[in-house]
Amino acid sequence: MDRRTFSRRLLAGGAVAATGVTSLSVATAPSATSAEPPPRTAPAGGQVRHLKLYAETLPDGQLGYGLEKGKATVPGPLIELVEGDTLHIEFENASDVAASLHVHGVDYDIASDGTRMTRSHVEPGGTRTYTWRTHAPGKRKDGTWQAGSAGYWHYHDHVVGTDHGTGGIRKGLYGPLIVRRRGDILPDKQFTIVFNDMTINNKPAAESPNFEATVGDRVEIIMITHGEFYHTFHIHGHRWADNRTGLLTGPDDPSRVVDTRITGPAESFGFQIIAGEHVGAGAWMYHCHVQSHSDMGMAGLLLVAKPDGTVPGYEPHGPDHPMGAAKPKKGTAGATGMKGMTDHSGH
Ligand SMILES: [Cu+2]
Repeated sequence: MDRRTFSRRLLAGGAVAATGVTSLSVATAPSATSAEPPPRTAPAGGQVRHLKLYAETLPDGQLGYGLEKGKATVPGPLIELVEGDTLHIEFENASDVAASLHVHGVDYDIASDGTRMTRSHVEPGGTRTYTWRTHAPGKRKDGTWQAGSAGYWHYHDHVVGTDHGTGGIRKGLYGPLIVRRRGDILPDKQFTIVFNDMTINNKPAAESPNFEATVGDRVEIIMITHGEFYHTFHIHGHRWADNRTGLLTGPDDPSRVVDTRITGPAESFGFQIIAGEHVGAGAWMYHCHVQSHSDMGMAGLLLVAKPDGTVPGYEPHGPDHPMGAAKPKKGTAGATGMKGMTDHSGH
């Protein structure tokens, strides 16, 4: 654990098990906590990036996007850009049905629409390059203000099953996209949670994903909804601002602070929380708050560990437990999009 991480945890958690030389040296030097460096922030945009993305059939018959053949996931990989960036995605359809890549929130020519109507889909075995562009906010020539591209967005198939991609989305062809504004605060950990019909990330109820963090981690949640139903996303013990970043910009930021949000098909939002801030370590539930939906299994855990790695009160449990059978330790967070992305403009 580096000094920066430790001092943040000390600030956030309070109950720090001070073991080891590094911990002791920080704990006996109060000035170390007040000298905590500010979080990392997003750099300026303007890069031209390249990414290879595959669609393929998963062993269980679902469909997924992946950055490498044989490594598709549901949700697909997290792709991150900064306003001003352009991303060329070479999309290879390694599945046995026609598929596509359709994106929300960013700029693209109609040739990158990813629909059958515009013939911008890809037959099995085929390849197509989709180009996504982004821009910073600014004034139009007529003096009115135009929004930038920054936001928590997502991409999905628009072809499998029906011309709206209903079958592709149902089977898992979707993923998260974040566009940041220069100066946006960057997180330590990122988790994608997709309410798709009555599943979370297309997992059966008993296997809905758990996510792991340590007290003091700056955790970013990317939340997307797909399918037929409206849901209410809720997380225990943590709150966020209902605005673009999920963070307040200062004491006078009028954004509403919430711990639930109603979300419908194809909506997406995101936010950052400091894991365990004011509440400490624990197995903090996140779930759909439509009661019948949570009863049917739309619930998982944010496992916030103490610095020693333990989660108070949490034991992996059996099939008779209200949270279902013991779940895989790590949720499907999706790989960070910057991996596998090559940058051609800065060199
Ligand atoms: Cu629900």
